[in-house]
Parts: sequence; C-alpha cells; structure tokens
Amino acid sequence: MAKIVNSWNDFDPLKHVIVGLADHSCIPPEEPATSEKVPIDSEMRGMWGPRPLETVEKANAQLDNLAKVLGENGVTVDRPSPLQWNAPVITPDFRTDSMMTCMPPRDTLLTIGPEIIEAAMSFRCRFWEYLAFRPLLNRYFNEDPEFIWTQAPRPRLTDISYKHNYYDERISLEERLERTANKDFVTTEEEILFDAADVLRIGKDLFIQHGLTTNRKAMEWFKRRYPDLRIHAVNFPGDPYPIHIDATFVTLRPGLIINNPQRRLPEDQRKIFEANDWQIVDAAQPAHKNPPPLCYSSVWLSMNCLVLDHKTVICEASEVNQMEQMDKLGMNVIPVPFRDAYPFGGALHCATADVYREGGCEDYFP
Ligand code: DAV
Repeated sequence: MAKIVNSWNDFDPLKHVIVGLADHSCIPPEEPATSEKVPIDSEMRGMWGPRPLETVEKANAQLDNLAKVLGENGVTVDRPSPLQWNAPVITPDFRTDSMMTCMPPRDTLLTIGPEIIEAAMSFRCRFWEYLAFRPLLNRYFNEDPEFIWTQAPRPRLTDISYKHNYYDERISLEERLERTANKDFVTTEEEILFDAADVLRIGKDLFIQHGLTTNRKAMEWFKRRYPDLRIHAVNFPGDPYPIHIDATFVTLRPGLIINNPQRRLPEDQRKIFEANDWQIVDAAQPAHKNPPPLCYSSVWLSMNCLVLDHKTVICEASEVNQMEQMDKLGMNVIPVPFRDAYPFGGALHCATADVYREGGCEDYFP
C-alpha cells in the first residue's frame, strides 16, 4: 500500500498525472448550457456528431507525445478509459443525443490533497464523463489507503437549472460583457454546479471562478465541505465567455501568477495577493490570431501551461511569446506541440489532472 494521491496546487513538483484521450470524441448537440460556449461566429454552431477521425488521431498523437515527455521527466502517467461518446444521455429529467469526450480531465476531476472530487458539471452531454476515470480512481482507492474518493452532489440538470433564452445571437459583445460584469450567467442557483477547471488551488486557499460553468451555490458547497480551506469567489469582467480559470489566471510558482490581460482580476480581488507579496503579471500575447478549427476555446490557450515544478513548465511549442515570457520569468520551458488537441477541450493544463505533487497544504495568504 502506497501513497498515490496528493496535490495542493499547480506548481509543486509533479510526479503523477492523468493525461486525456480523444478517442470517440463528439461535438455535442446544442443544449441549455452549451450554446453560450460556442462563440457566435464559430463554424461549430449547429453542428454535432462524432469528430472527424483524422482529427482524433492527430490529437491522440500529441496527447501520447505529451505523456511520453512527462515520462521522460519522471512523471508517472495514467490514461482514462474513453466511452463510446456517440450515444444519448437519458435520465428521468432530460435527454440529449450525444456525449462529448474525456479529453480534458481537468474539467471533471479536482484533486485537493489526498482527495479527488468528481465535479458537478453543468453540461448535460458531460453527465457521464467521470465514468471514463472510474477504473483509475478505483485503482487508486485499492492501492492508496489514504485516498479519499468524492463525488460532488450529482446535479439533475432539469430545465430549472438554466436560464432559457439566455443565449441570443442578437446580443452584442458589449451586452455580453455587461452580463459578465453583473455576474449574470446561463446557470441558475437551483443546484450546485461546477467544473473542476474553475477552481484554482493554492494550498489552503481555493480561488473559484463564478462564470458560465460554476455558480455561487458551488462555492457554498466548497465552504461547508472544506471548513479548513478558504474559499474565494473570483471573476474576470473582461471575459465574454467565462469558462474555466486556467486560460485566465495561472500560478507558476509560489508568489507568481500570470493573468490574461483581457481578463484582469478586479482591484478589490487583488488585495489578498498584494498583501502577501504575490506578483500578478500580464500574460504574453498569444502567437495565433485564431484557435484551430472546431475548437471551443479562445486563443488564450497560449497561457494554459503545465507547471512541472517551480522552475519548469511545459508550453505549447508554437506559443513563442508565452515561451519567451516564461524564460524571462526564470522558468525553464519544455515545448510540446499540442494545437491538434485544442479542439478536444483545451491545452496542456486542461488535458491533464493532478494525481500527485510533492508538498503539503501551505498557507500562502496568512
Ligand atoms: O479562453 O477559451 C478555455 C479553458 C478551457 N478549459 C478560453 C478558456
């Protein structure tokens, strides 16, 4: 029996990680929570079904290469067991005609110390996604006597969990930004909803983005479930589609954060960082003008890096500006090509989920 699961942040030395797989990935049909995530001008609007096989194969080649590079750097890598995602999800409360993928494990699994939480996700098409990770979690449970396996309260995702007609093509970018500023999102407060990728773990403090995929009730759940941790709601008014914190606000090491310059953390929410001598610097500009085809995410996947330790970071190989900035910030960069995986749910941080990092639960904001 050995200790397998332990991770309190995104920067301590990484020893064991899950890397996603693109097999059988689908573009899901529209549903109450998803239309918001597909920008108006996206070629994906109205399209759904299995993704083209050649794109799956290219994504898997880059995911496999990432796994290989991690292995060469002393990190143990596990892979999920993809389902046949091209099947409907039917519950007593709803039906949607396809699932999606298990490529971005970061959205589904949240590691807090010795615990992995299966998130309470708001997309109906992602309702069963955690099943792809069950064989791994079951093994961790069998082998690590201290592993705590948690499933957050399962949302029912009935119609009352969403604001209907929230999405409307006629809404201008200005109105969209106004909604973000007013914290008016597509999900209601009916039930606890969160994606794991909205939670930034910094030891004793969890910074949770309130946005399209995570609501206030989730923060309340975290507060009650983890009375020893401090829960902070954060939001980034410059983001018209706030989904997941990891292309917006990214820790590189204790005391250093890169922040998306289009989505700056508001002054009042900066105080806790400033008071503890943490530096928040603007992230470098993305190297690309557009995301790759059939991609949900923005060009800011440029900053969605995977930190291996306080001095080492994996960056996407074509993100020259980001790599240069990392170098200036004193990080050694390992470039890994990854743009073929972006359409499947994100970049290097999204595509992974922490199992073990060295270090304990530090108090960085006493
Ligand atoms: O900027 O589109 C992407 C985050 C994906 N997990 C963005 C956020």
